[in-house]
Amino acid sequence: MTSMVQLALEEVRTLADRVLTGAGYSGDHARAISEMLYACQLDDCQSHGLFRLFMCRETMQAGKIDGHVLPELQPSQNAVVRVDAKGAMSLLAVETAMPVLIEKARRFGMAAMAVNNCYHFSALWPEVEQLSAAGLAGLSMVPSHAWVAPAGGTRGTLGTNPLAFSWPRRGKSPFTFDFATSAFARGEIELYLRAGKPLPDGVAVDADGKPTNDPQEALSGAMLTFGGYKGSALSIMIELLAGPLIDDLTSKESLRFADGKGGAPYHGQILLAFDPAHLSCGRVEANDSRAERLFADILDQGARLPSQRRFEARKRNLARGYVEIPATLHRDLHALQD
Ligand code: NDP
Ligand code: PYC
Repeated sequence: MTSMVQLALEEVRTLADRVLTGAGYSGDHARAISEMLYACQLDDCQSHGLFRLFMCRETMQAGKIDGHVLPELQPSQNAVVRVDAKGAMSLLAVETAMPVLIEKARRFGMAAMAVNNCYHFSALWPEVEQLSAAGLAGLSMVPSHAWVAPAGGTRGTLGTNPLAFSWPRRGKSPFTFDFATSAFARGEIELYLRAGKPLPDGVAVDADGKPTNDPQEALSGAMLTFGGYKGSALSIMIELLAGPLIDDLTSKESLRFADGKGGAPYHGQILLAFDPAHLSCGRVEANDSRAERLFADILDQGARLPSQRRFEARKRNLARGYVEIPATLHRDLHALQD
């Protein structure tokens, strides 16, 4: 069993901020990144919490990211808000454009945010949950690096390509899901490697295209999509919507751009926002009630809604004032500050 250590909540942000500014990120970028890592750690999302500080640091060491440049919002009269991250991490760019996306969705009924030229390492749920907190339904997608084989293939062509959705619920936590379209996120395989645990079947093939349970072989071979050809098709859709559609890179192009130097993938991100006030034919309350009946029918059967584990973890961690992280991660993060 992985041995865990307790980290006080305020220490999560402080630790993240110290590592990030020490690595060369400006105060603005370090704050935006630390907020994301804090949100993930608070909800016990280990693969995209403090563990991601290694990727943020490697990205800086790879020598191409600009840790100081500010995002540039491009003015528009239509339902598209475009923000150029200018070669920095995505998070400050999304934060800058989010109020405009919300305003445009309320004005037009639906709106899209296209983020260009960003490094991306993070979970997507905190961003779609900002949309549901504003009463909108939100979707987000990003490519990554071409680590994942398409269904029927044996070599990396697709990214781990996460898809996140959030639906607002009055007086309740939103309905949110956020998952990689690969069977496992890359970060999850890396955590298995750190913990010395074998992978379950169906996650990856080795460099010769043979099924493997070895995390190291999985990282140097090819990952598989979830749900066979169905996950593969969704992953291709994400390549298209968050790549060529918004004039940005695919996972294959992102991997080529990295030139073997490591760090976070470099590409674009798309966020879509839908306003029920425009789309529900003036019957928002009645349609909200119908959505609630759908959720009730799921819960009545003993099934759980996605994100329920996260919301419970958040409540527990806020009440006790600390989070738990693997002891080895704690040790390695402290070594980064020495
Ligand atoms: P998980 O498999 O951990 O979870 C996927 C979703 O399914 C979550 O919303 C989860 O809710 C829900 N879920 C899990 N079990 C059940 C269940 N039994 N019933 C109902 N719902 C369930 O996600 P991944 O490992 O695929 O992804 C983890 C994170 O990695 C995501 O946040 C994603 O954005 C990020 N990522 C980022 C990438 C990038 O390029 N930036 C690339 C790939 C992934 P709950 O959390 O409550 O368990
Ligand atoms: O876990 O697959 C992943 C991932 C890629 C980029 C950031 N996270």
